[in-house]
Amino acid sequence: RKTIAMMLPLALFSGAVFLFFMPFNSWGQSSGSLDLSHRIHEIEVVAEFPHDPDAFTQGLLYAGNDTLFESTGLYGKSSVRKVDLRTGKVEVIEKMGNSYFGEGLTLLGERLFQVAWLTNTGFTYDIRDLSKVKPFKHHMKDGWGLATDGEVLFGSDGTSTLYRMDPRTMKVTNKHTVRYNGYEVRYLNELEYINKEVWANVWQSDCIARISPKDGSLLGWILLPKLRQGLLKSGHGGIDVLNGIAWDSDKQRLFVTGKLWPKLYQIKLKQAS
Ligand code: DDQ
Ligand code: CA
Repeated sequence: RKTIAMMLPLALFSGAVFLFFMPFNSWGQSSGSLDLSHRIHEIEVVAEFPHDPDAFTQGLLYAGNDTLFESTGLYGKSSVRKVDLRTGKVEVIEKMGNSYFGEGLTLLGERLFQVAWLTNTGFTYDIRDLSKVKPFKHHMKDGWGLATDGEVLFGSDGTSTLYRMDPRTMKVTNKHTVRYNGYEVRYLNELEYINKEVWANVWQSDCIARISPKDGSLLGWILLPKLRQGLLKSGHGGIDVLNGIAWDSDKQRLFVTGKLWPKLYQIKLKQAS
């Protein structure tokens, strides 16, 4: 009797989880080599690369030629860096002042745009040598994530709002509240623009949300708990959360990493089992 009493909540919970995910199995449409035909994805690791375990990753992007650009946080350790994908080696680094905590990063033309935590100040950098070009002010509640479609900037501030901004003036030209089944999806963090969607790491979760920049609607979820758990199991106890999505649109390669993770992963999506 005791066992049944103990198993009942588990059975109810599993049932609820099953019902929650079930309706999404056959929705959506596919796109390119990235199979987006399912609303809930798990992932498979295609390749692993070294990643600076001292990098508190806050922004990540792929710029061609096996080159990544990364923004890192923590006071006194914040930076923008150019990183070799294959070796993880930091090729160029520009440190931020000790009073700044690096956050989202995106590349528009020759300029990197970076925002900082707990301030409305951001910085632009020259892509060639990472020299600072100029600071700017933005109008989000805070600076968390940045991405671009090549024309406008998308931003997140840790709330459920996805912002669209004019990169010349940093004025907010549009914003949407991201909801899933009616609930606001808060803590939107690092962003990436992929196949006309904005993907967002949800802070403190092992999940990435696929968001429509048109209306903020939730297009799907990517579940990645195995990456962080795998690192913890292999003895990397000091790591923080999953954070950092980069997309190589030419070769359709998807990269993710996390704060203080010793590895960066190339992953592909698969249907949740
Ligand atoms: N954010 O990246 C989610 C926006 C902020 C993460 C802050 C993590 C706290 C680290 C310790 C702060 C020391 C002042
Ligand atoms: Ca990114």
